[in-house]
Amino acid sequence: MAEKKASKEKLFNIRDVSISESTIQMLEKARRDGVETAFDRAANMKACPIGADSACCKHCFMGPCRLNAKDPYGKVGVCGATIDTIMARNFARNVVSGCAAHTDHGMGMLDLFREVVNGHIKEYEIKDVQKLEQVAQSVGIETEGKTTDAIAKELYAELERTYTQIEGEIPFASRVPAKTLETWRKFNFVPRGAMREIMEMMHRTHIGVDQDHENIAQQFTRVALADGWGGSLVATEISDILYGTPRPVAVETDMGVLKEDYVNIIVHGHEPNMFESMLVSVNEPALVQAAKDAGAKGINLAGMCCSGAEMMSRHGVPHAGNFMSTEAVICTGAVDAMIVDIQCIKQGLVKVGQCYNTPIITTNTRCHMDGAVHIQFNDHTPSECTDECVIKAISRFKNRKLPIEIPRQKCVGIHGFSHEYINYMLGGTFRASYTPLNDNIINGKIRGVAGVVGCTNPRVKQDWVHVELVKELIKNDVLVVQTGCSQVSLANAGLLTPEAAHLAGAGLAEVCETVGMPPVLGLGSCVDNSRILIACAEMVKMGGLGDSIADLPVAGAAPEYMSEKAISIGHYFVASGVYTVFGVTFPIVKDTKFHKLLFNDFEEKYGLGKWGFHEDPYEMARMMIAHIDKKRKALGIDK
Ligand code: XCC
Ligand code: SF4
Repeated sequence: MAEKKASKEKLFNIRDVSISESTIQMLEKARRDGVETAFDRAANMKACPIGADSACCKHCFMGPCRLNAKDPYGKVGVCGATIDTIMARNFARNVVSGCAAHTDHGMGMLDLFREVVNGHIKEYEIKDVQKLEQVAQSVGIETEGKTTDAIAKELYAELERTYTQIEGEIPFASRVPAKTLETWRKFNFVPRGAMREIMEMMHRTHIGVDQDHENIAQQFTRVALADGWGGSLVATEISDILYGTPRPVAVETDMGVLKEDYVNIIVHGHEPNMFESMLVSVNEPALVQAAKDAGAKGINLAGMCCSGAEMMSRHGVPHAGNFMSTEAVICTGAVDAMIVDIQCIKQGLVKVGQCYNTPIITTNTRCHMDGAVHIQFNDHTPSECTDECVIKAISRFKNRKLPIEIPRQKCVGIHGFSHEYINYMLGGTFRASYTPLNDNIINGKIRGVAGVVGCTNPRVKQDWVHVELVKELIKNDVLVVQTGCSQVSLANAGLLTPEAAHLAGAGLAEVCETVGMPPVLGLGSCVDNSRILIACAEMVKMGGLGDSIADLPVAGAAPEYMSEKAISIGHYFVASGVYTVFGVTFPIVKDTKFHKLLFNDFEEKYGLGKWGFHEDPYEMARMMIAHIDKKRKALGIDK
């Protein structure tokens, strides 16, 4: 449907790039207003075919070297590196970057925790003492008769090892099912501290070091596991301890959560600290009064992307949209400030913000943007930054000049299903004699469990692959758990409601109706994929479904992924024992040794999970269900 503009800019049919009606409406407005978004840039930037296959290397300056994906073994790099070495090194660096993002986030949480525990920060406190005790016990800390303070100090010291430890296994290895851990030990996959693993991986991918794809994979497996069972899990657990473990809560999503006569503030990013403080600032009586004095009815706070997903799960803060809607939402003209921290913050936001006079405010030392306003956030004085952001938003409200157009789309869904709550909901406590999740899997009402997670990507129709895949899975009695931008896709499509049970197969629908739960459970942000790992570990522990995560009738997918974090997440699921299917594109040439290693040998040789790839949601569902059925058969519970 592409037409040509005089400027040679390729125009695309807006209905082809998204199923989000609000985003479509705003992309139409953007086009009228002459504003460019990532959708336009994607249409005008053909992805590099050599890079898409990962058939190029720029690890040294004898290159960059380009190999031929059609004849992968026909050529080697100047140094002699083969296609397998090149692809494995590139993949390793993707995993490193993704792991670094999550572990740095987790370490930031731990920094805050330390300062709170030491009494240097008074604005935050330990909200969930029960969770603190549970996490402490899970790493072998005796809690009986100890004060909260003493337990917290011990836990801090223990969890610091997740990052800094030079030798020995990370603390949360204690939560990995014994047989899975035994496999990791056998193949040298158990991570030491994340810093050490990341450093070693960067070293090994330097020119002329590790040039055996299997040995490279051994190290990036450790790196990925240092993310999933390390950095990400620490981020989730410390957030729960400081801010409370999520419980199901009804939340509004989509752009219709913006309110024309309110000061609208959007927080977009990944860490909860600034967002938590923003929640306090927007309720500050003096600031609310200032908003009213400016002519507003009040202040309206909404989230986007992952910290949005986390705050929606934990506190019921409305969510305005996922990654591919962040530029579009500014086109409403109703956003009085967009405040960002880290990760997935498109630089394109700055220009769109300038077009609508919406300040884009960066707050983290790690993430400045040319043209954005920077107001540094500090854990020790959090409200200084967030109050100032609110004042900036109020002043923009006062000076609103452009017409405002807010899409009406708004959906209410239930979010906030922590693994603790899933256990509680489906099992009471872990009673050995009755474990409804496992029992319902064994009796076949629930065929299996699938994690559908990850980004949206302008290379595919926004939300469509997520929604079609999840519908197909629940129709076939597969219970779906979600995080991140995918969760928002499904929330906006109305599938995070108990009523969506009518879209589920008879067995799953019956379980959902009995418990009153949706067939699609939202668990929060991308670091909260660690909740899925723990849910898997609990399923093994509850019994009846084998001894390792690899035995479970479960599968995972990131059908519209775009970030390196997704690659790290995908690989820690594979290495934990989960069959994981990605969409969009996969950065490996087929019919190579490295491809076979990821798509086959991780399962066959190591007895863990494996990678899968397909662009089509129905085929993806078929692959995941076939895997679930294979595992059911092996467990002797296929009927
Ligand atoms: Fe980013 Fe986390 Fe992906 Fe969304 S899902 S596009 S990583 S915001 Ni995490
Ligand atoms: Fe080329 Fe080898 Fe240098 Fe890579 S490391 S750019 S393959 S010479």
